[in-house]
Amino acid sequence: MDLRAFISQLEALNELKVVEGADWNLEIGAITELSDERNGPALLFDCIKDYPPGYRVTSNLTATPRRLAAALGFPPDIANIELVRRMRDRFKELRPIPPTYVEHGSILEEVYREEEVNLLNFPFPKWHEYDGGRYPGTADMVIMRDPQDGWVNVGTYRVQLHDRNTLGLYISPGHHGRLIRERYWAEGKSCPVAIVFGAHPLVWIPSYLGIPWGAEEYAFTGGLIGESLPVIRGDYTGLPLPALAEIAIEGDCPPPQVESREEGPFGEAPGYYGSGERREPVVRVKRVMHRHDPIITGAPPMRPPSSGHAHYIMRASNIWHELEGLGIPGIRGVWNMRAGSSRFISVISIEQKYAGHARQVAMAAMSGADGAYLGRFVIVVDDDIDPSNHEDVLWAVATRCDPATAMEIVNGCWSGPLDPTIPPERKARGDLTNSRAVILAVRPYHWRKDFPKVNRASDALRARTMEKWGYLLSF
Ligand SMILES: Cc1cc2nc3c(=O)[nH]c(=O)nc-3n(C[C@H](O)[C@H](O)[C@H](O)COP(=O)(O)O)c2cc1C
Ligand SMILES: [Mn+2]
Repeated sequence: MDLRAFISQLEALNELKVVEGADWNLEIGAITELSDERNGPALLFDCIKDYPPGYRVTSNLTATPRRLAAALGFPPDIANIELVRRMRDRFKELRPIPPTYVEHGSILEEVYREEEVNLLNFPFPKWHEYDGGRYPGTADMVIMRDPQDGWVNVGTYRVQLHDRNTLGLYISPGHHGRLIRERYWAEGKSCPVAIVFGAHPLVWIPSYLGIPWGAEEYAFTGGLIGESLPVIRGDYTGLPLPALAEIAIEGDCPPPQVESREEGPFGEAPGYYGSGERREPVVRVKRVMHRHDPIITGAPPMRPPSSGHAHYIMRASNIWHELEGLGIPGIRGVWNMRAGSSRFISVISIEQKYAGHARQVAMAAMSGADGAYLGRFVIVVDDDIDPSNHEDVLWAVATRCDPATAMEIVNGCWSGPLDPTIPPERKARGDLTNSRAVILAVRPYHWRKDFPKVNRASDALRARTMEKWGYLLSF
């Protein structure tokens, strides 16, 4: 579970490009974006302007299904929907394995305490032109312990660089790290926090997946990799840090009335600067530790369909797993459209088993730990539709959904400041809800047998035709 081993694996697959001499100020971000738009390789930036060689940044590491499959140990050319299905199988079989505390780890190769801390020593990028600053934390892991029940949460929340020992930490309402830090603040205490800025993708991924409140992402990682993750106990917070991580900090997040600073704007995953600039809590950094020549992992949000990481695959697998966990039968496939920022448009294909089944699936998909936050459209299709094939999905919407009877609007759902459709005055009031549209693009259950037949040659006719005429149809 060493990031460097994964980088070597990508090199062997010819899936990595080293870029030397780029500027941390906008160039790394723009190269990342241009390359992702062209389905380019993973990027490793070295000899970054103003910084010593060896202090590196990576991006687009698991941007494509091919590289995600490599990280997960699946064949690289596996079809998208098959990758989702196999990942769903793995989630289903996954048994959490708690991390193991060890004394030593490469994360401790260099340790800086209190006054020695200087975050300006690292080539943290300013990713997008209108960003309010540099963002060390994009593909990060923010680690906190729940003060009431003692479990450890790990979430991916963006982190801005304010100065040599101060960071901004933006967590959307409802996310676990936010609920946990509020528990410390309610007692007038600061929340101890550790943040990792470089880790192997499989160590990172559980921190962005919707995993239920109270369940530990680290144990999920253990289940995913099939062995206990080695962690060291941070000497300032006592929080567990992956022993092989590249770079991490420890510090405190004081109550916002004690200290908060302007955070953002930041180019966000829906494709906008949606949350603007607001006062947000800070982290006062007391420890920095890193490997020699550390590698910072970046996953800057980009305007969809770009995203820099194949979030849509992992989330689709997790939502499929959640639906089955509720005991709902007949789920045949799940997909999240990249154009919807992997969240705003989910598609579920089902083999309809009873009246009301499609509607049940839609309501469940928008309510689970991974399905609930920041959604907008849930489309249910029959099992003759591949949910990852957008043209087929739109054909089903166009021809099987009667808007007056097969669409439903649900109001007051969990959204957040990133949502570009919530007007400024509602955001200011803290009304961060949006609505969801359920689109049932299925043959209505009670007369599905009488629904017109599909105008398409049968498999048998196709096979006969190809045999006889295929030589003409070499395309
Ligand atoms: C690259 C990336 C960046 C993210 N940035 C943020 C963020 O800045 N703030 C936030 O609240 N959620 C962010 N998220 C979403 C959360 O990581 C995700 O909802 C996760 O499930 C939260 O963990 P939790 O359920 O333990 O709170 C991001 C996700 C990804 C993949
Ligand atoms: Mn969590």
